Amino acid sequence: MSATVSRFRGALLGALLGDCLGSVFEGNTYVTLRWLNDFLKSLEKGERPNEALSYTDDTAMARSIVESVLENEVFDAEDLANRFTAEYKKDPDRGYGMGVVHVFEKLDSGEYKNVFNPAKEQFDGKGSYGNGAAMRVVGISLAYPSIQDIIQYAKTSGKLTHASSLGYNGAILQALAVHYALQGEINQETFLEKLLHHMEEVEADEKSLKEARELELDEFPYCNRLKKIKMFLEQENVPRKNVVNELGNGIAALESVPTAIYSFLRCLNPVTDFPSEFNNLQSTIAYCISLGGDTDTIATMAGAIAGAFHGEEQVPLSWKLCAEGHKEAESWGEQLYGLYHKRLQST
Ligand code: R7I
Ligand code: MG
Ligand code: MG
Ligand code: MG
Repeated sequence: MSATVSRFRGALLGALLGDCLGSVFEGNTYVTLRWLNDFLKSLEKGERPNEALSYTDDTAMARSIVESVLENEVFDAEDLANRFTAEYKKDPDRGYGMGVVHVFEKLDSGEYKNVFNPAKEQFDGKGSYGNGAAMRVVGISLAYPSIQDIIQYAKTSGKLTHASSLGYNGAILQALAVHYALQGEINQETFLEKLLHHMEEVEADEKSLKEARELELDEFPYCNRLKKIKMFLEQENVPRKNVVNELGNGIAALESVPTAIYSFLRCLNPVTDFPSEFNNLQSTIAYCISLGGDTDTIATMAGAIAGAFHGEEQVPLSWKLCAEGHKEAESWGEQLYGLYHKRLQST
């Protein structure tokens, strides 16, 4: 067991399904189990045409990262910035964040020589702390086997739109979670310990410490949420209300990346609210959606982690066929598998 091709395809398919299914419910504070289960039943019955569920900005940007890392031997931030911008111009109605579209407009204007500068001007020069850098990062974890590379490129790819450390550190955490899931054979506790170990270093940098204080957060905000996840997992039954109140279900990376990680770990154990035949990947996506709020984004991040861990065997055919772009996800998963192992052998 380890980074098998099924896991690469599973990661991209899990991310895609989280987005396509989650976007049906995005922005609803409450998602009733009845509504959710009826919707999921309709997928299983094959009541929807092929590719009837469109993907949103989460996947549109994830696709740009995948295409960029597959086509360039070394990570190329300019190429990625161009792809994000071209994709946005081609298809602006994918539900992009309110702020990030200004970054694309500036990148497109040709007035910025440095592709990282438009992002620095967001939110009065503070940079965005939205979850947009994290939601799209899965391709970095699938292209690079080394932790150092994952941290560096999750950060660099994030900074093209999210200059706040709260934004790009969320991308680093999400990318590391996919990485460890891809290795398989890890229990909840070790998984969290590894993430915590890296995030303690990531969040110790001056800019991260300063920006946490400026936002009136305790220092090491991601580490603190990882510790909260550990506490939740030690409890028998944590009500959804507590998960939402303490980990969040919002559009900020800090209020969604830890929630996605918790959802993945929580759903390694049975969830009674869903049909008993649901596997872990299905439960993970359904669980994220049932939390309400930024459902497409939390489900896409948890879907990437769960898909990387459980593999494509857990991707139901009926769900997959509904999702726009599922064929590309499969083929890119295979190509990334090849790239990852080529890099692994050359180190
Ligand atoms: O982060 P981003 O790409 O948005 C992603 C979300 C996902 O849910 C997608 O599914 C899509 O719906 O959008 O886009 P940004 O515009 O950078 O950030 C998202 C939002 O976070 C912004 O529109 C703001 O509401 C909020 N936000 C901030 N608010 C105040 N101050 C982000 N940074 C700040 C800030 O510094
Ligand atoms: Mg979206
Ligand atoms: Mg922005
Ligand atoms: Mg969203």
